[in-house]
Amino acid sequence: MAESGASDSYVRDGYEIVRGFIEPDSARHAVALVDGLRAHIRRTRNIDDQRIQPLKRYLGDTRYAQLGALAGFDRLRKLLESRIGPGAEADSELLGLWIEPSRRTYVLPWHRDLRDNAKGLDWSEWYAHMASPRFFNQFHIALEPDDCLWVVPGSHLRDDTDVEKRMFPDRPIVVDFIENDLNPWYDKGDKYPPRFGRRWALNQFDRIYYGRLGLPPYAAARRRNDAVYARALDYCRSMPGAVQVKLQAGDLMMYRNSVWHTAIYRADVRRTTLFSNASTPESLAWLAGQRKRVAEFGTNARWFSRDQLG
Ligand SMILES: O=C(O)CCC(=O)C(=O)O
Ligand SMILES: [Fe+2]
Repeated sequence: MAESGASDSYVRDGYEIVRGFIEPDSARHAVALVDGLRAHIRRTRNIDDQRIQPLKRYLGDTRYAQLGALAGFDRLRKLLESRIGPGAEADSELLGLWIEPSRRTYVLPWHRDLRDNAKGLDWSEWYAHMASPRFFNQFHIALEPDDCLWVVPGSHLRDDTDVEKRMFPDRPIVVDFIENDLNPWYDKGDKYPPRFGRRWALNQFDRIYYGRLGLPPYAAARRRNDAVYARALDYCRSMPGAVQVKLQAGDLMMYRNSVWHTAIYRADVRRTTLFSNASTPESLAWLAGQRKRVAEFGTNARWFSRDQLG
């Protein structure tokens, strides 16, 4: 298990947990600082959204700086440099917050970032950078306990195994028991909820129930969520070598987002976790080049469903 500051484990496993990176008190204050956002997102955006990004846009400079101090961003830079080398830093433009969806539990498809979720990306370039520690670094800081993420340790150092190739022959990768609108990289015409009819009416009701009133999942939704959660656990466990990452409030996790990974989002379990890329000058330059050719890349658009776009 990759844990507690041994840098060789980051190289070997592609992830590392630093327990208690911030004090419980700081974590509590940081939760309070971002908590109103949860309700705001529910009211104004998709009620099943699990990602607020970029955080800066919602927090404003003063509160953002306060959050940075509470979350130990100065120490973070030293940590990142010690693992990734000179010039590594948390990308403040991309800093975001994971939250729990308010209505439906779901699971992401297993994937390696960019290779599997940036349509149009040149795979050969991605593979060319795979072995370099200067690329594809990301971190999470859990402000409350968080066991959403699953990873396959060591997979960032190799291509897919035959089993993985058989499990995920097509792109985009989707999860067959998750609704299309919750499958982030599904991109066919029926991606979005209907604009009229019974399902549309139900969705409108839910937007008031969860979005405006902020109520917890009702009985039918709870039954759906329990069933989906059980299948999601099976889905995660079925990946050879997969481990669940369990963070306590204040723990930091760094990982290579080129490892195979996925996450389960439970509607009834709070999640308040900061995240961003750990960038280097090389990785920023490369991404800027890719941005020109990759559709919707960097805009986070793959996560938006129709009721967020309007
Ligand atoms: O929610 C998480 O912890 C991971 C999300 C993720 O892998 C992604 O958005 O690419
Ligand atoms: Fe990812």
